[in-house]
Amino acid sequence: MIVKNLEDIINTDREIYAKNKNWRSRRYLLKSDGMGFSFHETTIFAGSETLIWYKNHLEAVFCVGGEGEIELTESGEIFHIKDGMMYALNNNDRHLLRAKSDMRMICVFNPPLTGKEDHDSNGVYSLIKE
Ligand code: 9YT
Repeated sequence: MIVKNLEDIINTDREIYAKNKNWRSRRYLLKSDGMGFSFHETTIFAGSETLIWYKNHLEAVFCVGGEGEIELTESGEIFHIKDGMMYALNNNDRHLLRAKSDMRMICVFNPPLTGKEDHDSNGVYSLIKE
């Protein structure tokens, strides 16, 4: 069995900050853990707007705190994010994430992230924080 605590993640290479500081992600499970998916706790910081496009991964996200919204850039549809809301990007949907307050998100990726992805080549692009 794999057991991890927060102190096993913070200040290691499993704790990643976006270059523009829009988010922080703590990767509890990566490909090397052999589960077939990766499992992250990501905080999207208040006031940020981030354009994300995971072209090569399917991702499900469950909000456990904070508030904001997700906009699907193709259709313009906007969905409110709050504690208990889940979205699954089953079509590799390109999207904008806007955080009204710090949003705590539990994220699962299939295929699993290795932890070495370059966010740009992996389809994550950030907008300038206002
Ligand atoms: C909410 C969200 O899309 N999180 C993605 C995880 C994070 N960007 C990471 O671990 O790379």
